[in-house]
Amino acid sequence: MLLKTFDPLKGKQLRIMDENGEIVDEKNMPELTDDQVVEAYKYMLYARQVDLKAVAYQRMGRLFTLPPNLGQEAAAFGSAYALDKKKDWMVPAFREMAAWLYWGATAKDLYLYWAGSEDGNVTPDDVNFMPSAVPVASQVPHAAGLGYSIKYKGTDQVVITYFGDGGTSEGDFHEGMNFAGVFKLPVIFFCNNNQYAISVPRRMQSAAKNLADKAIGYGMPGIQVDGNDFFAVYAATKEAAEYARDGNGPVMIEAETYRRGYHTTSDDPTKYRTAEEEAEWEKKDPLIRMKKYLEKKGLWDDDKENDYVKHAKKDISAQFKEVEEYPRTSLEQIFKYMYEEMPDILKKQKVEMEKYLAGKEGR
Ligand SMILES: Cc1ncc(C[n+]2csc(CCOP(=O)(O)OP(=O)(O)O)c2C)c(N)n1
Repeated sequence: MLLKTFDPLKGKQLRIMDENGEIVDEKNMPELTDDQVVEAYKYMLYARQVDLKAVAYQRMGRLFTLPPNLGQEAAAFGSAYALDKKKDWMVPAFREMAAWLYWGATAKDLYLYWAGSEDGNVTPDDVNFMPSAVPVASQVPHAAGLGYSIKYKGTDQVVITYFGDGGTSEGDFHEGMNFAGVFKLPVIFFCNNNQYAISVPRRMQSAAKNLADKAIGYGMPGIQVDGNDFFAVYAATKEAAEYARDGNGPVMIEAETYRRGYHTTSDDPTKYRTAEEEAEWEKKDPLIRMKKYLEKKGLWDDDKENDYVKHAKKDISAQFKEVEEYPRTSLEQIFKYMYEEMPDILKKQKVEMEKYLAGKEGR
């Protein structure tokens, strides 16, 4: 039982694979076939290419502001891969690209959204996930609400919701965690502790020794994992899902990781952290260690990597082309999604905006 053994209050963190791709905790290694592990690596590698391209397109002025995911692929993908994507619910924040892609969103969807089109938020029919939530931690009570409905209906599902270290300081976090704890709801609260909330470092965010400690106050188990270790993330989430599905209530997972890139493309991390720190975390990168692991097992090599990346880039470029050819977002779309019937106040704002735009064009 990982949830019992890895007590965050005792300073324990689950780590199965180290930075050199060595398995350091054989006992807790999840049961995955070689094919599954290669598949996992490919998903993470693909997500990284989508992310790198997104930043490049944004820098060319072809996408709007976006939050890069570099370095956080194992936390996002490892957790999503441990759930049943045809059955469970995902309630994301805005930095879990690898989870989105695994769950059924396409690179095109993600790019469309960052190109300003709500159409990028349309979920495939056969999966359950919510749109990106930019108001920090607002998704946490949404997940608790979904958990409540699952418990009420008695369906055999669990919910996973993601938030950052900064998210744990919000009132919404408290309310969602508290509600789920009281009603023993099947929710996994997954904290991507990437060490920063924009420029606020983890040590300034909370006096709690570990963020996973916060779970205890809400009467649920908490576990801290090495968030750059795919195996640790997968194993902890798998167990959390079983625990929640069996009716035991929620679990909080803290994945210790690092945002290697910008907070968003509008940010300059050199203003608040050192190059030395970034270099230290680069060594702990989730893909580097996974590649080393696979190479040692003879399952992957540079040729396979180059070939895969070449194909991924081609596929991603084709999807981006579709985004650039997509009809421009209309004014109507900007106003129409919040309510089924547009209220008067929004109708008024829309008319004002139309007048403003007409005036601008007339000039
Ligand atoms: C309620 C709210 N307050 C402030 C912001 C501005 N904001 C956007 S992201 C962010 C920091 C979030 O940090 P964290 O929760 O650690 O997630 P990360 O961005 O590191 O993934 C802030 C303050 C916001 N979007 N919503």
